[in-house]
Amino acid sequence: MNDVLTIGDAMITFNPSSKGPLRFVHSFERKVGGAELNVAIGCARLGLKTGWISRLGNDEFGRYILHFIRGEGIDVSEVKLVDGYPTSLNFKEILEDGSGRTFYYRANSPTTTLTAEALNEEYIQKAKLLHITGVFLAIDKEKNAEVLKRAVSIAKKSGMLISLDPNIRLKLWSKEEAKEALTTFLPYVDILLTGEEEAELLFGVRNPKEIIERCKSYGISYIAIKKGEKGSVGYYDGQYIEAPPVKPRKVVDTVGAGDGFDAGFIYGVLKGWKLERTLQFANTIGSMVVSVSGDNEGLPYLEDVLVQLGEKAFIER
Ligand code: KDG
Repeated sequence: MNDVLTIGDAMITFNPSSKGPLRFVHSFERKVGGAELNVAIGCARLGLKTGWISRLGNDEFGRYILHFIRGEGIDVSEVKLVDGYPTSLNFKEILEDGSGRTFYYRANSPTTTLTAEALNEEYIQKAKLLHITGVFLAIDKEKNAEVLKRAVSIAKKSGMLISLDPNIRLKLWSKEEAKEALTTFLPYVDILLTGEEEAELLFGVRNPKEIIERCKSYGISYIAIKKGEKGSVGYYDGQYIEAPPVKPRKVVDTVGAGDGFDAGFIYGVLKGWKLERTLQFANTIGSMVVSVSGDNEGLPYLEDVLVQLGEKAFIER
């Protein structure tokens, strides 16, 4: 039985060996990325039993990703390698300040073969939480909305929590498309993990208290607004908390920090922690992710977060 399930597309991510505009980069490191997969890796490293539902190309990159995920201890029993659909690729550009851009080659993603009917109901309903994001929705708009609708309806029937990160990637769809598609899921969401700009796009307001009011009208219980280097804001059960930022040791690569935050927040909710503790834990993970190059390499193990929080002594391994 899994604690957390995610559904999404993964990619081979080519990380540039040097900083600056991509056209001047001559060599790359091959890594693995994908928003939902990063969250799955984050949860697994924290010790949650985690499953990832997906399709990968039946090719060298697909096999590499599958081995990588298995190595992270993620349940891949609902991942299939499919013929005729090359594994998705993503070339990253990292500028001097650590900010990045992505260049996708995923128009014909293997996940286009994952249908709503192919979802394993028995498998899904045994978990505690289903995490979904706008990236998967954007890749194959109508079909993936059907996939997520069925997954959410199975999850809701069995009393699971639904977490949603809008993860709006404007290279994949327009603001209007994102708003329309994501809004249809809001009534089923228990935990919303959103950036400030994404919340503004969805709700038309930017002030955290106004965002929270809008979320409450959809029945969302837990709300986390990620503010990057400014920390985060959270709401649960009448409690509103502004959590201060955690200063990273250095900023190397900001991609994946939001996914790390999500994993930390999900962990806190599943452990029944107080909101303040959950936000501090999630902020700490986000700050640890940006200190390491790669979309998921910086995701910490539970004891690393506890060391970072000063709650556990550092032990050399
Ligand atoms: O959140 C980080 C992800 O966005 C990254 O790992 C890959 O760009 C990506 C995507 O679309 O999933």
